[in-house]
Amino acid sequence: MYGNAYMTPEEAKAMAERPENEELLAEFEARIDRGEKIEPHDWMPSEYRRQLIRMIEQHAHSEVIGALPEGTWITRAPNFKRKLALIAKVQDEIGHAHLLYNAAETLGKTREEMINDLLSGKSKYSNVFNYPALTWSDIAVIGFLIDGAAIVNQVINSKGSYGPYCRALDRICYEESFHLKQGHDAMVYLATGTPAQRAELQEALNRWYRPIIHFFGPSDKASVHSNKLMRWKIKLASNDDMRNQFLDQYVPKIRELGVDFPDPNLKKNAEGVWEFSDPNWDEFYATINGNGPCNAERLAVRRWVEDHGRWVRTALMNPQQKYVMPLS
Ligand code: FAQ
Repeated sequence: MYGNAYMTPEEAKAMAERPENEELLAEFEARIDRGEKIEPHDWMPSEYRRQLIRMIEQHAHSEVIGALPEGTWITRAPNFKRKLALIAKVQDEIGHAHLLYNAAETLGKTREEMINDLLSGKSKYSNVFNYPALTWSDIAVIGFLIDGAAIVNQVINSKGSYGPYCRALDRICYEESFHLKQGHDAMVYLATGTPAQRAELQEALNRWYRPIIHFFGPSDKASVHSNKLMRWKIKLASNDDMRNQFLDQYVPKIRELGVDFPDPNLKKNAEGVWEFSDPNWDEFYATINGNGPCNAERLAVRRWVEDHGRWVRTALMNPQQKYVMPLS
């Protein structure tokens, strides 16, 4: 019935916009239970649409803001090979943002509205990008562990119920796998380098440990949206499950390199669940609500880019007119 080839576009639109009722909701949930993908012109509850826009938009903003800490290291990369790889990675992250904004736009919010909500501070983006990248080792840790964490989350989410988001994630995950390799290569180089390089890498791990634990969101007990998102298969694993999967995969990998997370209580219990010290959730909430170490700086950079790139966008949208690049 959905997306029926014999429907006119007007009929399809009317089908998609039918008012919410029990019968439609049951039919929608049955489709999700059968593992079918929901597509933009299918009927969906307004709360499903709202949750998807919230989550995909936050994800897109995270890719845009996520390019900033790494971007500042392009001119300072230790050699030409690392510089080339970092340029390509930063470019990929911006490409991911485009794919994700496109997916969110299929749900009815325009890209301009999303960018405005980012710049005004209304929309969130990932906590991890509000911390500074102080040394080259921070770039190695971001490439290996933040990308690693993102892959764990995205591979799971890519099996979800909303077609355009899942297809964007499939492509993003391929590229993230390359990022992971460059991050791992940089980590191995530092971990097998001089004592000073190993010490710098360990210091970077010390700084990133808590933000990485926070990355997967609050504990399942404190998560606000998980139940609804999991019922509708927008999310296929809970925050704690994803965090556990990440620790399972990556703690052995960093220990193998002779470095470690700075937490004496980090260990796997008899049930296979990783235990860790209190990660200070107050810091997490302060950061995601705009009071982290770099929130103001990150948004200021994006506002500058928005203002200084406006003439390019205007020129592209009005090809018949002549535009002169402003001097300042
Ligand atoms: N940061 O009820 P829950 C990347 C908020 S991409 C900021 O548990 P939910 C690529 C949450 O929005 C990284 N806010 O939330 C890259 C909610 O606030 P709200 C981004 C967070 O949605 C790599 C509140 O807390 N990935 O790294 C965070 O069920 C390297 C309550 O939380 C995605 O966005 C956080 N970490 O689960 C780029 C993936 N966690 O909206 C460059 C898609 C929670 O009510 C370099 N998103 N909050 O005001 C998801 O899978 C989910 O949204 C979670 C959170 C798991 C992040």
